[in-house]
Amino acid sequence: MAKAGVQGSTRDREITGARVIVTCPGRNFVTLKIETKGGVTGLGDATLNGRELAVAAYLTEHVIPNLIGRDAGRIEDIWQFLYRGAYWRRGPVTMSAIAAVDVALWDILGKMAGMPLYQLLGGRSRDGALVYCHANGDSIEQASEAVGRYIEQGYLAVRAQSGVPGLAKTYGVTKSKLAYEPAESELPTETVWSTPKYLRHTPKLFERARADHGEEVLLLHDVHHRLTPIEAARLAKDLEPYRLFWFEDSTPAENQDAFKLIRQHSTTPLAVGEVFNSIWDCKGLIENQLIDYIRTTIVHGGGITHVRRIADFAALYGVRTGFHGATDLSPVTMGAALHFDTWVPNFGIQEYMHHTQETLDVFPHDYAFREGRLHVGDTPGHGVGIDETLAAKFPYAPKQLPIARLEDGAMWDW
Ligand code: KDG
Ligand code: MG
Repeated sequence: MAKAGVQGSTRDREITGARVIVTCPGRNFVTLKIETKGGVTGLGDATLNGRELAVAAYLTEHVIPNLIGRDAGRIEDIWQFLYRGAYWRRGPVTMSAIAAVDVALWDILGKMAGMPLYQLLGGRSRDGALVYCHANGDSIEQASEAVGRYIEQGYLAVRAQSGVPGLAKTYGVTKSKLAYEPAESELPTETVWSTPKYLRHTPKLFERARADHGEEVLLLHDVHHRLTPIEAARLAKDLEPYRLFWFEDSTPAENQDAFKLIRQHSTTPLAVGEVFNSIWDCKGLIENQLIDYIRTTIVHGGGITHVRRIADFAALYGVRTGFHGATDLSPVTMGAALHFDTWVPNFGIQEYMHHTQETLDVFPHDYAFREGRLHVGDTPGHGVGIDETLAAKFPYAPKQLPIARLEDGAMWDW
């Protein structure tokens, strides 16, 4: 491979090849590798949980043939070509594919410049990115104990989820007590949901967590789109005494105006956006100051080029970033997101679930956790690679996310 920092002529930057690598070191990941004439390569993540091969096919059939021969340094123009030029715009499949190309191109640019990605974006705004991890338990007691274990490990912010009495399975709670991994079977697992049971139970979880761990730890909670706006308003109000850092995805946000109702009734900070894929999904939420944290991250939001627009727009309204960071986003997204977090002036927090050791081995990386924060290294580009020989040992395994039904059998939001 060519030495970083000495490349950069138009000739060297010509895209000569691109490949999709699908691997399953514990869970499925789709990675795009772009190659240039000068020998510098870049990696982008294109993973869309449960729909991996749709993005892989979109890249292979419709995107890669358009990349060959282009100048890898024209990142903005390639983004516009893939978005504006495609006629069929937006949607998670398209925007994840565009993101993979965009991140791979920023990676190439960094390697050619001999600079870490955060430097290309404008340099450091902070030393490390505050992260939150996932604590969960079948009962309130177990969930609160899990919060305590993470505090002992140095986490400053912890998401807490607990089982709900009367429900066999609850979002965010895993039998193994490790971080939650919802895509567990080839066809969707069916789960049963009861809003009244959940609404009665959840304030008690945070009452207990505050009693056990005091006021300092930042506590977060994810509703996972299960409530109507008025139910979300009620729970946000009931949780006010426990001073949450954020209350996430309390209602589906196709209707951005729904958040007005929640806002009218509560000062609990609101976070949303992990399923969004463009600025048009959150423009109203941001400009009407209906949310406090925008969660749309690099891989599902069209890459650095587009998420930067969302973040800059959000900054005008005092909305901060809180990027999605579940384990179905590969270490490539985590690396790129952490560079972005290190730069972006209106950073809030970064989600950090722990990848399996197999995943970390397939994707060598230079970010590391210290004292509640993740720190990126100074490797040129985003600092995450792929061991293709090892990746080939973990073939794709089809898995889908669960679905939820109400107790009477009707479909609900999972
Ligand atoms: O693929 C779906 C997961 O990424 C999602 O369920 C995780 O809600 C999630 C979160 O906040 O991490
Ligand atoms: Mg979530």
